[in-house]
Amino acid sequence: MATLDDFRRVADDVRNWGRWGDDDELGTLNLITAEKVAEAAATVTKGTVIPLGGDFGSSGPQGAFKFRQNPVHVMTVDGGDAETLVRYGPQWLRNAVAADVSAFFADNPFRFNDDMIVMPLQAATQWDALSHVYYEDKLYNGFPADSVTSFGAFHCGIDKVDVKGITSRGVLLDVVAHRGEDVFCRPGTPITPQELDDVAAAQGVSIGSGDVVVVHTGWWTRFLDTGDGAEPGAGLDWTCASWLHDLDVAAVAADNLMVEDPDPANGVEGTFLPMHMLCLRDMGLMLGEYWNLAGLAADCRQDGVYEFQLIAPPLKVVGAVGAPVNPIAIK
Ligand code: UVW
Repeated sequence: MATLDDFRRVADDVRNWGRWGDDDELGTLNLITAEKVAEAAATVTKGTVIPLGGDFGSSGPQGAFKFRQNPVHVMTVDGGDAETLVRYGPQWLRNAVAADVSAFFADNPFRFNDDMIVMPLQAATQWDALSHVYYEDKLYNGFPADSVTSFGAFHCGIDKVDVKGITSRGVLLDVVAHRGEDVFCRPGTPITPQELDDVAAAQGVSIGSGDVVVVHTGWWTRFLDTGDGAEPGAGLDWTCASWLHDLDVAAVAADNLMVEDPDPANGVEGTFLPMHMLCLRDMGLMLGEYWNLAGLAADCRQDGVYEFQLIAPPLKVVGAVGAPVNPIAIK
């Protein structure tokens, strides 16, 4: 296991603070240039659209960890209510609680349904904003950690990144296929930088500055089979932060619950989630979690093409430290 001194040496090496200016809140998304966006669009040849989002609903992966719950979806108006109000609604109800609604419904054929959702922003397919993880009182680019308040993140919130889309060239690294696994990468087998290089070489794909790397570990497929949100699996070894830095990758996403390997035995002594600390706080590199990559992996295996146009804008929730996303790959 690595020591905190090892960690600090890597942190000093990968830190991007000041690289794009002292007030920068985009981090490595700055690497997505206009040329990169055009290059990504030029990868589209078949016109195939592949959704990469999971379901947002009560059968999601949350609940295993008590501080997060699955989305709660509630109907606020539905057709049944409308008929009930028109036919049976007592006057006091029409006048009070549902006065506006019953007025819409009375004496005309128009009907509508409305709904709402209550959910942790990290509940399902999502981006971690740069303000999601910090240490030693500093966020990315040295912004003070206390700038994240009960009013939300005044620095590095998810709303700050909308100017970037987020869209770029995506590259899938299919570790499941490379390992010859049936479903998913087994727990206790972290994915190393060398393995990522090997997968890319075997797939015949290169990774360039500004790309978004998408790693297929099979965890989401396994979760859909078992329904167990706490199912252990493999993720990126923490040293992959340096690999992402050296290649000038814009962001990384995976189909598991935290991108990085969850086993503390493979991490850094005295810390939790060291890759989160390095990526979000030191590099300014966003992490995408709980992406559904099975369909994309199947398509890439079939045509042998592992690059695509990725379109993955987070919901612009003001001051949020993460947000749902419904990413799509276009090939
Ligand atoms: C934490 O880092 C706490 O969570 P996540 O895996 O959602 O990024």
